Amino acid sequence: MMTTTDLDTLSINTIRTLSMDAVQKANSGHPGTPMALAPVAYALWQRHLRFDPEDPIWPDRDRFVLSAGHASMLLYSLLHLAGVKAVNPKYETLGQLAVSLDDIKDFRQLESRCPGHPEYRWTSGVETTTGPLGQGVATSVGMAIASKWMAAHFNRPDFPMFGFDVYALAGDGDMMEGVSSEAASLAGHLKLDNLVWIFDNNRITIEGKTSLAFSEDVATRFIAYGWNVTRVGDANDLAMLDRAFETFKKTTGRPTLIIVDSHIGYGAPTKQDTHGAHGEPLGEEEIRATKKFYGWPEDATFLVPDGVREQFAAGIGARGSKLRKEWLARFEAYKAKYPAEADALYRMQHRQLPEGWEQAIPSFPADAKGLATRDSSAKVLNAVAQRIPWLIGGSADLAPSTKTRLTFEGAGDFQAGSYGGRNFHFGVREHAMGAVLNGLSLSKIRPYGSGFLIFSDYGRPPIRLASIMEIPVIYVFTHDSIGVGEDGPTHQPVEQLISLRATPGLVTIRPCDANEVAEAWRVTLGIRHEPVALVLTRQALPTLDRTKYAAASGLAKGAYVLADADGGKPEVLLIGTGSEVSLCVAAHETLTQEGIRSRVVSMPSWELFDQQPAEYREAVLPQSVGARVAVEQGSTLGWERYVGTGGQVIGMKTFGASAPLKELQKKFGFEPAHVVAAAKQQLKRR
Ligand SMILES: Cc1ncc(C[n+]2csc(CCOP(=O)(O)OP(=O)(O)O)c2C)c(N)n1
Ligand SMILES: [Mg+2]
Repeated sequence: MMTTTDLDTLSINTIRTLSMDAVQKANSGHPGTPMALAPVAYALWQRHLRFDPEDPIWPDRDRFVLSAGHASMLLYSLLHLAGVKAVNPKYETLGQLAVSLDDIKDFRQLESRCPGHPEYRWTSGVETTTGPLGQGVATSVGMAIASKWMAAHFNRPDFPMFGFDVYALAGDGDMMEGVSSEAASLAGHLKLDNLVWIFDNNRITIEGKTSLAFSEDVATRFIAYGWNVTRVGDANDLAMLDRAFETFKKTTGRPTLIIVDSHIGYGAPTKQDTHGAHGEPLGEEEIRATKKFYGWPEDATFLVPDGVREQFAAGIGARGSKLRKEWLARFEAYKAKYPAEADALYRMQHRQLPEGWEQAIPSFPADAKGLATRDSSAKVLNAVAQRIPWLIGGSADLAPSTKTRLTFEGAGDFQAGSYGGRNFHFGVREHAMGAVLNGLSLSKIRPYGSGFLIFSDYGRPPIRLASIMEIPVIYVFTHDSIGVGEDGPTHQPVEQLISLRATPGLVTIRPCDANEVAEAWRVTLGIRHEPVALVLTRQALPTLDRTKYAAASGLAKGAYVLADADGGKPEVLLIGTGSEVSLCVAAHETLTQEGIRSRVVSMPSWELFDQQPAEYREAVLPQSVGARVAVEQGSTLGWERYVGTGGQVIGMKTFGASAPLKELQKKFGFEPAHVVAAAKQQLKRR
């Protein structure tokens, strides 16, 4: 058993005092938990984590997730002291530190690598953005799944290319949030024995003692989920912590929960064990007294004593370097023996796709009856997935409806015992699904998850995080409007589309027919740094005759002229998305017969259109044409930006109703005659 040396204690107290000093200088932040958990994080990083500070994106490294994101100074101190190197957007390490001492001194200031909460992509070594409680632990389940899947997919006899472990540090808040329950239930079901959550059982949250609101037996709960549960009675006991980590590594067939009893604000004479240590600076006087308790020079700030950096270099540094070099040597041999697999591994790690994957994208013949966009999506997804082995995903129990199942030979199901399967069953757990997708994407798998558009609300927090992190998660949201009919207002999305569009960085695409669906998948898979929401119908839509109307490839520009007045020069613009585009086309045909010059603009994606140069946008929606009608079976909010304040929006101003689709279309005005009337009214106004 390892013992505690003076250098161990010195290193731990360095983490503590850096955290206290940074929060004090910033005059905001959370000192108490870094102070309490410094020994836990130190024991893990220094003695167990398979992580090389020289290359924080080495593919088979163990992952450390700080789910208690408010305790960010704990992570920044570790990154600094371990000497973790910065990685640039081209996945290169250039030698400078991910977190400098100056960054720590600038904690929470603009441009510092130490923002209030850990941010993936901004600070190298941060494995995922955390802060919204519960997200980190739930995301860690996705990472553990990724490790299992990549092991099943890439490992060969004598070539263990993957098998990393995932450690997540969680607080009371993480345990209270519903998403951690969903995720823990799934992790237990999947028997993810490469996953460990370390629960900081300090019994304190913001309002005070957890007894105000939280009295369940967490250990029993996790045992019921099928986890192995172990305890460390004192967060300062490195030997007990070692034993717990060893127990985790020896445990097979189930994830591990380590419950650690700790004292928030450890060592602070008046604030230890109080919520006063949670989220505000300790104050100069309290800091001096605490430093005295640690045997630290009371006046020194941001002190890193001699020997501390060397201590980390000799521990995590030396171990990580050796492990990574062994892995790299193994990869070279793997490349020689399994060139195709090695090529796939490399591409995947760089968010590239296999050569020629687009050739698999089908096209669809014109068909008045057509098919639902969920069905055309199923065809496209199944075609391209055969070319992209790491395109994997599933549904929150709705695959028979969302049609996202991979049905080709060998696709298989991801379950304990078949970790190479490509079809995931997230269960009825949209929130955990979203977080797991983030964990998969952070591990460089290309994941998709599906459900009804209405239930995107149940998974919004991880969608938002995917957007902040700029990771290419794909959401397939079907049953996208009142078009769902009889299920009624609870199942009919109204405000979901506009709320997805309001999320910065998220690309939302609502294709109008099978060929736009094909183009939507082409665009989506080509995007490397943004999440995409594909919004699809339950009901059949005509497949437009593309010899008569413009090519569906216009989708890539977000909006395009689908049908135009003879010789261009329209008097009125009809703008539609998804199922409403064919409605606009029908209105256009009527208007044309009546001698009114109209243009139909198919506008599957606001975000893609807004990225186009001004000339293109002007060519599609000319300023000179003020008469405009937008048609979409969603909230009318926001359409003014494309139709102007004088334009008309045919959309939803109320919730829907339970009735057959035809009756709903009539009640809410989604009929050609209504669009024609709106167009005429627009022309009269001018
Ligand atoms: C989803 C979510 N809700 C609320 C908050 C605000 N918040 C930040 S920390 C915290 C209390 C956390 O308590 P605990 O997890 O026990 O952390 P400790 O204070 O013990 O470090 C809360 C409510 C948050 N970050 N995320
Ligand atoms: Mg707590």
